[in-house]
Amino acid sequence: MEDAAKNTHTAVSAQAETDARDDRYQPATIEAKWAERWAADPDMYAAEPASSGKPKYYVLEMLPYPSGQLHMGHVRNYAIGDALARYKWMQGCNVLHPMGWDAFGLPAENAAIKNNTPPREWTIGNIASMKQQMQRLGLSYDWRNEVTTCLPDYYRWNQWFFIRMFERGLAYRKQSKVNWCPQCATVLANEQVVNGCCWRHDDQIVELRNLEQWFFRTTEYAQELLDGLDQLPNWPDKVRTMQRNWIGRSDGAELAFEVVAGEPMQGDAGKEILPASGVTLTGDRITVFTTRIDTIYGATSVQLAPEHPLVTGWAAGDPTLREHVDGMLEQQKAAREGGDLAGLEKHGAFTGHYAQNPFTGELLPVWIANYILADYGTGAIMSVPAHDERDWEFAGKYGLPVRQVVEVPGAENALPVLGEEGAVLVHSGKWSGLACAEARAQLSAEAAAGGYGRATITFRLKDWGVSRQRYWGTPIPMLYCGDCGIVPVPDDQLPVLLPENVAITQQGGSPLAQVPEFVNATCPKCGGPARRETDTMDTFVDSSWYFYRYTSAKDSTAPFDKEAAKYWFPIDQYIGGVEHAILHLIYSRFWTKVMRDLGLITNAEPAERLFTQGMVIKNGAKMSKSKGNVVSPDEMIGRYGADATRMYALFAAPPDRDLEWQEDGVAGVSRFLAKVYRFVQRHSAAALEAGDAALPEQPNADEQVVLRKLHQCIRKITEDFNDRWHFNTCIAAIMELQNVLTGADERFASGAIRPEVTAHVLRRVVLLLAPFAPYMTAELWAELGESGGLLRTPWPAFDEALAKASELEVPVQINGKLRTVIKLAADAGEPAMREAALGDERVLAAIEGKQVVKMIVVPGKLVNLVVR
Ligand code: ANZ
Ligand code: ZN
Ligand code: ZN
Repeated sequence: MEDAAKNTHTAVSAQAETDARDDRYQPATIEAKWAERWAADPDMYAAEPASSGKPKYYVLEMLPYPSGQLHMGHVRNYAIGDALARYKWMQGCNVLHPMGWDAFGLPAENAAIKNNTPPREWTIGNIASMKQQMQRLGLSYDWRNEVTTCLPDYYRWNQWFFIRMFERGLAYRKQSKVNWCPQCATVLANEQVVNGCCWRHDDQIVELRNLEQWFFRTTEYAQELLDGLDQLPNWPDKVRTMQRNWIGRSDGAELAFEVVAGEPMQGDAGKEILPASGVTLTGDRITVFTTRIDTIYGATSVQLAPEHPLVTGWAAGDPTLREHVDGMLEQQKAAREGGDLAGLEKHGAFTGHYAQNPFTGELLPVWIANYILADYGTGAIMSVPAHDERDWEFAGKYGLPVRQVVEVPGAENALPVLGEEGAVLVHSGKWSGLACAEARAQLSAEAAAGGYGRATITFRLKDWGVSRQRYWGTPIPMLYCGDCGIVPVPDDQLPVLLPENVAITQQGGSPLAQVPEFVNATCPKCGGPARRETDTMDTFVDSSWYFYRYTSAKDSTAPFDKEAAKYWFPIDQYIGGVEHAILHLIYSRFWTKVMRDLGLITNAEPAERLFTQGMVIKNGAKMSKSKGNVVSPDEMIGRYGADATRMYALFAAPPDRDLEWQEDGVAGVSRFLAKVYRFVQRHSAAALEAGDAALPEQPNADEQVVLRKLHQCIRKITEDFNDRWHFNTCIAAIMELQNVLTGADERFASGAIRPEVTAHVLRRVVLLLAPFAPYMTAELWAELGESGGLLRTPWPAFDEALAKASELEVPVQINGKLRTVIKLAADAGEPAMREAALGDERVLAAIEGKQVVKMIVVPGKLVNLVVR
């Protein structure tokens, strides 16, 4: 397939010469010619050093996974970035516009299993063909700083960062629950679990397994990650909201309940509160997390997650409790897998134990409940049925007491009372009468003074589990020594190379564990035998900092050059899909903060502006292989050219909205380009004749019309690039402009529009189209006698005086009598004149109650209404 494409390419180039004077628009010919020239100049899109003195502009599109083929979503993403980069170059900026490959990951291993091709070979081959596609699209990337994450010159720095984090306690090992597919026989990332099933086996429910895993301590930066969102006004609100919810800060209090001694009560007990008389404490404490310490007098039970350590201890000597625990774990698991933990039907069981309310001294029954999560807060709560929906439901089901302790004076106060507006505490001892917020502050302070509680903040954000039992990823640079424990690989032994020729099977476990040469190592501390970590890193590690590497991708002494990063960062504009709003964009913000604390960078956030483009839809569904509705960019390019294909991706919808793909839309854009092409060709001789001559001082009426339209268009597009990015309306504006030009075609041909004006107009039409249609504009630019590239040609300046609508005064008659004079744009057509006349107040007053039987419009001269 590749070879066939190449052959057409050469054939087309040969034809280029013969077609050179043909004024029909032939994208294949034009694009082949320019692609060849551009390929011969690898520095075309090179970023300049800081010493250039120009304002820097770093524009970045998210790097793709090298699956083998670009899809239309990619084309759209890159067309947006490319238009912006070209515009910034024309604005005189020093632009960094790089590209790379997120090249580790599961599909390469799946392909290896399926086709018996080594993951590296498969990946590198895909990169080559996708790079070719990108070049064919005419994308302006600076390939000198290409980053390929699966190559050792990149991933060695993942390892280097891992060790820096380990030294700072930011990388650590712990037991945790992970998603496990029995058929794949390996761990899956959260994002590889779809509706509770394996993404490759959609009838296989994912299991939870307990495994020792490596984690990055993202929670260390939870508050900063949250606060930083306020410093990112140019990120979409929806992304910031999603991140805020994901981080999930909750302000509350921890409160310790002492477990009291005594024979555990059996049977139906546990439904009442016992008075505090003559109690002995066991020394065990249950610490609950609550956001409503103000409701402490309304607590009627304490509830623990089934996995709470106290429960595990109790259940060891209590088979009935053990059975309850197992049942609830099963229910939680099923609900997790079904993706509806919140809708879980509540079940609970009395543990037989009591704990003491630290404020009232009363003894509350301790229950276990399936809706208490072990990994949130402290895995234990105080249950307040009168003021919490879930507790209310639970108490109703099991007949637990309800005590109202908050009320809005004078209001109805139907239970449960959830709101706080105007509410005060009741039945709460000396705290009664206090407003809720004030009560929380006072009760927390009292608990802290008494040593049984304190105000705390809890985050929903979890530490990032980065171990993967996979082959095609960065080896984790850690060693296990029988004597020294966990020892990092010394820096001078990096990279830990990923061995080649590893058998990848579905038998499970880390494939690297089957490679003795890899596993068996020497402890750098004691020189004894050591075992190498055989898990690899999550591929989100790779994408967390790749954009720093772009500033100095060849550096073999550091992850990147500090000075270069200081110059280029933060990224001025990052562009990608909204599906990365949480994972990638939180991880990379975390990584930036870690790097700042390591002294590598000075910026606290990676990107100043973020833009998330909409999806590409076909026949109502997201374009994707599995839906079978994929339109191949190659096919579109083959039929209509790269310019029309990428321009359609910008024209069909505002970039932040979904785009419904329609092939006749591409054809339409192609026809428009042909129209521009023919027009410029037809009048280029006049433009050449005028050369650099200035515009005439007094443009005539014909000239005014086209100059006004042209400068209005320049104004609109300039404003859009700086602000709204409604490229669809920008392109529509150029289309309108072209219609006006085509309408004036005869006047251009006859010289009624003078050559100086023709030159002015044609040059600017080409410049305005340059960010969108690089091939055709390159061709036309040469046609206009220009030898320099468009990228370094200044963006056309907007001339206010020319853009101003020169107004015409048009008399309006009613039944032949002059009634008023209306003001109109000089080029207003018949419909605009009708509308203006019928919208004029004096005309409206004159025809009120009458019927307009006829309207005579003489364009630019007169309106006459016949009324009865
Ligand atoms: C008593 C109480 C009374 C509560 C009241 C709420 C209302 P957010 O805002 O999401 O942080 N909770 C705490 N840990 C839990 C866990 N591991 N599993 C399930 N629920 C848990 O919610 C905090 C509230 O959720 C806490 O405040 C606790 O219930 C419950 F009128 O404590 B509250
Ligand atoms: Zn599977
Ligand atoms: Zn050792």
